[in-house]
Amino acid sequence: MSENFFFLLQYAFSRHPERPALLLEDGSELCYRDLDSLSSRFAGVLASLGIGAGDRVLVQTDKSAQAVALYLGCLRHGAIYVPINTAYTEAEVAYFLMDAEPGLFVCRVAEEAAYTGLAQERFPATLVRSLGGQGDGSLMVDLDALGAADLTPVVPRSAADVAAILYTSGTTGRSKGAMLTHGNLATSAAVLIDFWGWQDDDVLLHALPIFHVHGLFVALHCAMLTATPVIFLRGFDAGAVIEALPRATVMMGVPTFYTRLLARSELDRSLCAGMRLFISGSAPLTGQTFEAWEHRTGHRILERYGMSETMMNTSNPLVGERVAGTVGFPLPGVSLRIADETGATVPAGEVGVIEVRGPNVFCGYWQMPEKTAQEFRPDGFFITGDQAVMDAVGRVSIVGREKDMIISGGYNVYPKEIESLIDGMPQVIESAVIGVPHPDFGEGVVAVVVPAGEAVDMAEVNTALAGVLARFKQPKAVINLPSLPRNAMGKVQKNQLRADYAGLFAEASST
Ligand code: MCA
Repeated sequence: MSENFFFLLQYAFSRHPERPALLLEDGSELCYRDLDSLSSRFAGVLASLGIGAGDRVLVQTDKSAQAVALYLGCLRHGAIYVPINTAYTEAEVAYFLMDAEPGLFVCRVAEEAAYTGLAQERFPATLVRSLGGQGDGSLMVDLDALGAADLTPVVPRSAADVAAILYTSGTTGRSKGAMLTHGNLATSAAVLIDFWGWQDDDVLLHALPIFHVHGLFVALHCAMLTATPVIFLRGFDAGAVIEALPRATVMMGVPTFYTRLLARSELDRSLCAGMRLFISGSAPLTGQTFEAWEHRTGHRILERYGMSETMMNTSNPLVGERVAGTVGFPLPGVSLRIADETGATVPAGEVGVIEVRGPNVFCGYWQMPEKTAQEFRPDGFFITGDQAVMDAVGRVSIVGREKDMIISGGYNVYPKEIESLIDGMPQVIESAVIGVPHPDFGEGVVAVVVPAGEAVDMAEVNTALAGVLARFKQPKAVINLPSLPRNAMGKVQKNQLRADYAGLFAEASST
């Protein structure tokens, strides 16, 4: 029996072929029959380009109906879908190209020539094609040239076969590709549909990017596996979301979505009258935002917790108390413990690291067996690195992150990657990159530098990083200090820096 996740999707599509699948911003729509048939054509293109089951398809494209169909085409063809952030620069893309060793790289139209050259230089076995936001690009030319005979059946896969690789940045520099299986995708989606009470008349408002677990899997799978419509926005624009809210019943977003919407005077109870559920994840939702949202709309945002390696681990309940500042209870099927450094469970109320095991947990890092082994316990629990407490009834609250990671607007940013580049600047002796509270992004990236001579400003730093690091990783402030605070062991005291500059953006925004 094939356990290709696409079979489940196809079954759902076949029950409601006429139902709108994607409602697009230009007023056009694609029904589930159209989406099924477009995905079949993309699978046919993959076959015609010589891509086989298990081959990687690296994708850096804008959000579009065609991009969704390409993802589905990869699933049905058994190819491994590898989406990457559209903000990544050529230097960052080069790494993914060499690491994923894709058979095909689908990029944006404007970058096709440059990326063809890059592939030839770094991994010549990769074919490069483009896909534009308007359904343009060389991949569409291939698709239009397909004959009916070129369409292929859904390729059988087992639940353990890898369906997608999602790159997560690492503390030590190299990004790791988390391999998610067809079984991971299927079980996670089924649990969420049930736990969040997905209804046959739900309409999902989708403004997230589709290169992360949140927008691609959590949001789209809930809708597609129930063949319910998705209002598919190109990205997050508060005005467009306000306009779409009366037509929707569910929205998933990062906290920045909620704070930006709260800044709009149109947001009120009547605008959200048809809404059933607001879900937040990818970054901590503050109690202040939770309360302000309830006050304005009458809705208590449901916060949940997950990561690329595990998809969703915990959720506040659909029915029952949603408590601000907590991420709720372990989802059905997820074994979760708060553990000490040996993996032993700590008593309720004590801080430890979240470890999880279950059918949602990935099968390892792509081509990194040692790293994979380090992050799993012998009993199969994955060590998330997130610090949390569990109360007596099993409710989990995240209290910190072990790995000094910054979460900016729902994107994870790793200081080490930025520090190593800033340290390479001749004007800088050393640096420490931290995240401090930011009114829009939750946390803002700040570089604290020890200059070699004159003070170094943000423009200088960001010029040095330009073209190397995606813009969202670049510091939003630069602080000059004569030396970095260190403890007796010589370790930089980032906690002290975070405390010293906690008000940096708050001050900036109130002036
Ligand atoms: C954009 N910019 C940012 C960010 N996004 N800066 C810091 N942090 C960010 N997240 C900067 C750009 O570099 C640019 O800078 C300026 O903001 C405008 O860019 P634009 O693309 O127009 O930004 P935006 O549309 O306002 O985007 C903000 C956003 C977006 C809507 C919050 O970042 C977003 O959609 N975030 C969602 C991320 C997400 O889906 N995360 C899930 C991953 P300049 O003007 O200086 O050039 S985590 C996950 O999947 C796990 C499993 C989970 O649990 O969910």
